[in-house]
Amino acid sequence: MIRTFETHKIRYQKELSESIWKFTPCEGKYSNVAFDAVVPGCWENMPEFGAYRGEGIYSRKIEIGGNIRFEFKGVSHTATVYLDGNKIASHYNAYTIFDTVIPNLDYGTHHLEVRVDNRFSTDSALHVPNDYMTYGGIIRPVVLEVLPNIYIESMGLTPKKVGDEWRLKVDVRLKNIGIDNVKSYELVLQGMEQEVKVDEIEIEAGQSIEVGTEFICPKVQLWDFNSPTLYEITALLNYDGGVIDDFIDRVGFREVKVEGKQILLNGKPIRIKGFCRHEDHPQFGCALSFSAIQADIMLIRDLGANSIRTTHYPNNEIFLDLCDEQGILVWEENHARGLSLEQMENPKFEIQAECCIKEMINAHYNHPCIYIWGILNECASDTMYGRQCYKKQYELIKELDPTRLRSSASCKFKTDICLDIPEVISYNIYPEWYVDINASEYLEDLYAWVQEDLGNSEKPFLITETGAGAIYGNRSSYLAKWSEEYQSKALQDQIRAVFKHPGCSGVYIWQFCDNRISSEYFLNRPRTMNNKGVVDEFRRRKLSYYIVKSLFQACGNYIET
Ligand code: ADA
Repeated sequence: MIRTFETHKIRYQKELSESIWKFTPCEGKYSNVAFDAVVPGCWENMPEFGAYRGEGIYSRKIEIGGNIRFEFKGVSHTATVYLDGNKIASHYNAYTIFDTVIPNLDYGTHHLEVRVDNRFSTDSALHVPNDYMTYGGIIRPVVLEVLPNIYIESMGLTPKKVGDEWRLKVDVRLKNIGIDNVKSYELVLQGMEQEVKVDEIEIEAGQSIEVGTEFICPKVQLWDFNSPTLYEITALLNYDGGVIDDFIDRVGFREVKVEGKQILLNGKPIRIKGFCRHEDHPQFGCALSFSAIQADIMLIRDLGANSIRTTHYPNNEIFLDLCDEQGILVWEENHARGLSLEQMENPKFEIQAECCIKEMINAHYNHPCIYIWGILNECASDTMYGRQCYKKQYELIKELDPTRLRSSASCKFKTDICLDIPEVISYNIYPEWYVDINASEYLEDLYAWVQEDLGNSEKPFLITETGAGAIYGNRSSYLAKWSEEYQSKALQDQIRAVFKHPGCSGVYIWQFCDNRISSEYFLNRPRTMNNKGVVDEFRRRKLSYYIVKSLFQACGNYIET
């Protein structure tokens, strides 16, 4: 499944998941033996490759011809793509989209091969042994499209409020992949009971152009937690009286801004009742199916939550589509977790992190559910070099998307030197778990330091992680650590502390479900899992599920003023 709605009704588009691919590992006992594999999928879910870290080749035949576009929604973590033996693309980072266009391919049977590598090395600055698993495989859909010579490359939708009136800025990018300069093309933009035409479009061979327009939208229904209204916008490219290409996306009208210490959604101060969530499941690895994603969202909604933090990487578009539809605010995070100064000094770090930011924002810009871009979870924000990197990345985000908020989840207790840069201050705290201090005291102490550090400026303050570990089924009459009882008690204290603190805009619980970690990363993790979920990896509810649910349900989405 590509998305939850059709993005093309004219352009030929097909997901390459309808038949079995071949997977051939490059090393180990099965090297050069071909196995049947499903795409999308992780090789760890195949019986022979539960712990395989290495390179492998996915291959299949396709019958096609013309101008072909392949879109890879996620390959973990490094991909090199070949068509009939010729290299056509390469990409680093599991969690962002890349594409490649092959003009004028002969009609017939072609051989598609994707070499996938999930090894850790100095070439990989973001995928390092970590408290989550770097799986191997083609983990998100592969899409095949046939394009006309002139096609619609992208469509950016920016809702903006001018006084009391909503407008929608539409920016379409057209590309000519043919060998002739062309003219007399017409772009038609439809949506919200309106139609705007731009005619006499000319594009030189091999060039792209931007065509922009603005809709005035007098009767807009806002996108909100309880009524997440979405509008479909269609771009049609016409030539000589016929439609030759289309592009469809959705937009939601909502305003996100900060005012003093509050985060406002459509003018009202929100209270975040959130979960951090890894894309992880024992049956699917990180390649969760549509139904598994929606099943998670249903549990998260049942828990009374109104927001999800995509720890620690950009998520599947299907997840974002579902959050758009169900009124769930998303903190979408660029890929990076817990990188030390030394890891940030890897010469590949800046370029890889910046590419990931660009790819994330370009691909997910139109999703109304995203209210904040997060970067560099728990990295070296207490060092001068770290600060330079944070600053550069924050600036890049602002350039690409000035409409959303920016933040970083910090663990630098009283030593962070980057708090002046983003709009929102965020901290991960584990009182009553890693530190044996009462949750309210710990929070107050940190909050007071942050205010001192900020001097005269005011900013919203979020707790982006808090929690405790519990092994499902481990019960204790004396609140032993790792028991469901202990986790429930710690979470209760932590959530209450945040909700009663007048300076906090809310909390993200660490975490929704237990997740597998990379075996190279140990850090006292029983079962080679991070066990702080309120459900375990099979989504079985721990005692804490019910505690969190009652605390979340007891307070609203907005803070009363
Ligand atoms: C962090 C980190 C998470 C996870 C958590 C924990 O602060 O951001 O990825 O590792 O701690 O469980 O300790």
